[in-house]
Amino acid sequence: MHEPRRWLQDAHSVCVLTGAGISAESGIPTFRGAAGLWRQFRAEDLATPEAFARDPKLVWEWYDWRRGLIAGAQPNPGHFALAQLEARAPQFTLVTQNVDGLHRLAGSRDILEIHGSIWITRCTHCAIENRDERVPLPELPPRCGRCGALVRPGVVWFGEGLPRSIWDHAQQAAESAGVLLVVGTSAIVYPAASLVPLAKAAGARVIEINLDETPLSSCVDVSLRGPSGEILPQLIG
Ligand code: BJW
Ligand code: ZN
Repeated sequence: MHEPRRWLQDAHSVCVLTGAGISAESGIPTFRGAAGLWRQFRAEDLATPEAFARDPKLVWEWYDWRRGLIAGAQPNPGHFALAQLEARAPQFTLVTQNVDGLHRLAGSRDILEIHGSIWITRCTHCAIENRDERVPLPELPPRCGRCGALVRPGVVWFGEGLPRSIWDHAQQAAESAGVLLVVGTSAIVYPAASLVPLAKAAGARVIEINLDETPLSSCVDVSLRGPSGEILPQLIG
């Protein structure tokens, strides 16, 4: 813990990549792993444009259920530690795969939501976007107030591109980082996971925090095993 603490203190530019694991201690289920939630469906079977085309109501029921869980959740000490790190680092970018919005609630400011937000809805026809302030949806699947077409969650599904300029910024932040902190991600979803070799090749020290080993563990500089809600405050506080 001594060395990575010093890297973070000395770094001019810090980039952080987070995944579902950082929100696990807030009570939000992760995608993969033993818990076997997600109503016996694999995330890959619900989080696709094909699944939405086939059964928009089912997909919306899943998202609506998750919105309910997230609405009742609060940031945990891991989220707060990252907000604290941002406040003291000269340059800082938080890249998150999470759609839950908990980083913002914890006080983080410079956040790139590369997989979108569960609180945004987008019309499949006129593309108008709305940000719902944690209100329950009146009907499932919801319809566009302007044109009446189906409305979809404002998230990035498998097979869809990431929002261009947000992804460009994420790559720039990874490439210019002195330290990359990778927290609570299984690192199997691309292109998000590619930020790690990108940062490494550009000279960053890479610190991984995860309960388990991941495909990245062997190529990072240090792998800290344990819950991020405990490790991040020790690393940063
Ligand atoms: C703890 C903890 C605690 C628990 N403390 N740790 C290259 C190679 C192979 C495949 C591809 C590739 N390029 C593209 C692909 C295809 C695909 C992909 O990656 N497939 C792989 C699964 C094989 N990627 C895409 O389709 C992407 N789009 C794309 O590439 O566009 C370009 C393109 C377009 C068209 C054609 C071709 C290319 C889009 C990916 C979108 C992912 N979307 C989802 C759903 C978002 C909306 C929603 O929330 O519903 O994003 S899937 C899901 O996975 C979600 C997550 O953000 C993402 C990552 O998951 P994450 O965060 O890592 O969570 P888990 O659950 O996997 O892991 C949790 C971890 O935490 C575990 O390791 C635990 O141990 C740990 N943990 N508790 C610390 N307390
Ligand atoms: Zn519309």
